[in-house]
Amino acid sequence: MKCKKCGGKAAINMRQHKLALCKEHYLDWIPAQTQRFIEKYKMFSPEDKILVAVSGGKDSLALWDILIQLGYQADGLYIGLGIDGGFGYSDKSLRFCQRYADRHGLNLIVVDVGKTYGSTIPQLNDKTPRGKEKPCAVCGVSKRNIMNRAARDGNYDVLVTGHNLDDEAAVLFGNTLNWLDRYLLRQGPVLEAERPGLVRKAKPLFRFYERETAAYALLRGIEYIYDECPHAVGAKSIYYKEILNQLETKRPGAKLIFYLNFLKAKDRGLFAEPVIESEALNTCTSCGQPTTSPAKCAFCRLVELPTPD
Ligand code: Q46
Ligand code: ZN
Ligand code: ZN
Repeated sequence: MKCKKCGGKAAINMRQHKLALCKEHYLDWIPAQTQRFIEKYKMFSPEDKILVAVSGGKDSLALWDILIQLGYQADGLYIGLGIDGGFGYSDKSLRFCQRYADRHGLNLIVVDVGKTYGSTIPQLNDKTPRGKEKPCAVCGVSKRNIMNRAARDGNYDVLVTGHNLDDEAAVLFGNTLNWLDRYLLRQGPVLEAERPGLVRKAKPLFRFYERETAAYALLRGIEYIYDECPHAVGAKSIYYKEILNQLETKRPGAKLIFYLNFLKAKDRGLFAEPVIESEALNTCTSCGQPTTSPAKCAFCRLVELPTPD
């Protein structure tokens, strides 16, 4: 296979785009495409202060790398979840983020959940009635709160995450299978700050396949954690990704079409806004962040639950 631009040896073939590129041209193509998507979906501008949520994985570190190459002012945010999994998952992932930041002279903000809030994510989960189950629900609520707070306190204009097309198509698949209209309405490459105190969110890599972000990280020599969070095993999203991969094998481009046509349908007004409009808008009496709860937000209530004996 030859590079479409220079005829040299191709490093990657993207069947859905009918495009094969060599290492050099691929490493130019990804940032150029990202810039195109940032503009097309009005994600942010060069004047904006950006906070990149980094997990130590390939997607978020690749995103940070691309934004810096494109000349954006982007700091990193790492949230230490306190997950061990027998191999020190959280500590290890922090090391990859810190190493990347140090090598490139970048600023990494670290919020250690255990040290800051008195309990790690697994410990917070143990306090809930569903303590025997996976901590993903607690983890999601906590990360959203902490990310928004860090972005707000640091006066960032936008919080960006490294979700790729495979992630987004899997979420869309789950939301569609269950017709979760409320989630469908909110899913997209940009989530506006709908309420005062909420920070705008964007996903600049949402049109790249996972293998494309992985190839970018590899060809750029970015060191990242290969291990997944131990709690990701058996997650529904992984099952959905497998199903979508089967589809993609038979029909290259199926995932991209599924997702982009969803965005078009949304633009045409297929999903109305009844629920969100009617939700009361309150401010958490503890952390001051927007919440639909009448007093304290879900995260603050979690943190304040008594520790089990
Ligand atoms: S980090 Fe947290 Fe994920 Fe681990 S505990 Fe579950 S939600 S799987 S993105
Ligand atoms: Zn080339
Ligand atoms: Zn709160």
